[in-house]
Formats: sequence, structure tokens, C-alpha cells
Amino acid sequence: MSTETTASAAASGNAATDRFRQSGKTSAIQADVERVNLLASKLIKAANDIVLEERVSYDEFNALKAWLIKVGEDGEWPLFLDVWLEHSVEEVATDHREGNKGSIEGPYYIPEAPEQKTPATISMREDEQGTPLLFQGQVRSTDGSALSNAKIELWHADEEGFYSQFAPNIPEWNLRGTFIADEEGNFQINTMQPAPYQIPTDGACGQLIAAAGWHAWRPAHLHLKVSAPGHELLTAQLYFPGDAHNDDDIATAVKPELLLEIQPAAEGAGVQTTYDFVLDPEAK
Ligand code: MBD
Ligand code: FE
Repeated sequence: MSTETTASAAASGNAATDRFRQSGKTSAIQADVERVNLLASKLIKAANDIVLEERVSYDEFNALKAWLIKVGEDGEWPLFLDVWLEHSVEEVATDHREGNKGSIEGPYYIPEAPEQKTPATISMREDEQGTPLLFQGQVRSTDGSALSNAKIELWHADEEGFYSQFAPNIPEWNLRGTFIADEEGNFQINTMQPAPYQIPTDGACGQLIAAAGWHAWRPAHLHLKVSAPGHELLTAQLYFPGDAHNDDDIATAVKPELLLEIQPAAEGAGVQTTYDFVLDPEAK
């Protein structure tokens, strides 16, 4: 295979870095001097404490410097931060919620995927490999009322563990879509079961994982953003029972409430699952 057609850490990392730059996520940030002072001082102190406690050597210091440089060169800052830090940020951001548990967004979300009313089939290749998955459920508010015309954004890896727009030779919107539920908040989406995801082994994050003797896997997962007027946006992931990495996700993003129950498909090949979402009303 030529280099253009082979997935590489630097290609997916740099695509994730570009996507973050374009996301607008930093446009409204007003850095408060007190807050920057507090957080930066604490982070620097924590690092210095480790050096003193563990008697870090110059060789280790230089290995760190070289590695941090490589994280940037490979475009892997989004991957690194989403795998090892986002889960705590997500916990803080959502711990007031009474409705559905959520999980991290990760580095591979693209907004404004093509919209369809459900029932619908996500965009996929004619010969898309894998087990067909019918994903259905209802979107409700915390008071139990159905949220008519709720919006469900779904994106996930293919059967090889690759995401469209972050790996070569996959159609732009493959296994990505925006779905509108019916009047009763019900949705039915046909897709393909994703494979587990392996952090690229040829980039800085993979180098750290190998050097530390860790594994590089996330369990198979569906990514979702579920929204309805007057309600907080839910960012979540859903997982498949029996996956070897549900208990040791490298990104620490599995919660028991996010495990699906899988049944054989009632019609046709593959499997089906029903999962209902409960959204919190926006605080007044
Ligand atoms: C993924 O697919 C993902 O969901 C996260 C959180 C990090 C890396 C890859
Ligand atoms: Fe993912």
C-alpha cells in the first residue's frame, strides 16, 4: 500500500487538530487572570512534586521534552487530552444532571452531518462490512414527557475501527448522520456495529502506551449528541455487552448506564437494541 492510502497517526492526529481549530470552541473563552494563575500554578506544582518525589533524572526530563515535541508534530494533542483528561472535565460539567449519563466527545466529532427523519439508514458504503445494527429508542425529558422532533447526531467507527474524515479512503460522511425523531420522540436508525478502537501505535500517544506497557484499546462504541429545544445537550457514548475493554477503556469513558442490551434483529440479519435518552431541562 502507498503512504496515501495507509492510516497513520500523524494523518488522523493532524486532522483532529485542524478540526479542533475550526470548531469555534475557543472563540468565546475569556481567560481570567486569577483563574489562569490558579490552574497553571497547580499544574506546575504537581509536575515539580513528581520530579522531587520520584527523583526524575536528566535522561527522563529529556525524554519528556522529546515526547511533548512529538505530540505536537503528530497533531496528537486532541487525542492525548481526550483520552487521558476529558473524562474528568465531563464529570465536572454534568454532575448536576438528573437525566441521562453522558460521556466524552473525543477527537472525531464533525458537526452538521447530513440530516434525515427517522426511521432512517445512516450513510454507509454499498459493501459496508460488519453486523447490521438497528438502534432504536425514545427521547424524553426528566419529567417523562416525550420530546418531539428531538435531534440525534450519531457517529462511530467502521468494522476496522476507522472514522470517516480521520482515516483515508472512506466516504466523507460514512457512518455519520443527524437524525430527527418523530412526534413522540421515537427514533429508529439502521447502522453497522462498530469495531473496538485502537489508539494509533505509530504516533506519540502510541509510543507512550508501548513504553509504559499499557494497552491501546477503547471498547467498541457509538458516539451521540442528543438535543431538544429547552434541554441540555447530551454528549454520550454507548457500549456493547461483553467487549473485552468495557472494564479497562484507555479513555476511562465507560459507565454502567451506557451499556446497551443487544438482541437478534426481529427482521432481517444482524442485531437490534433499544436505548431511551432522558434530557435535563435547561436551568432557568
Ligand atoms: C476515540 O474513538 C474516542 O472515542 C476517544 C474518546 C479517543 C480516541 C478515539
Ligand atoms: Fe470514538
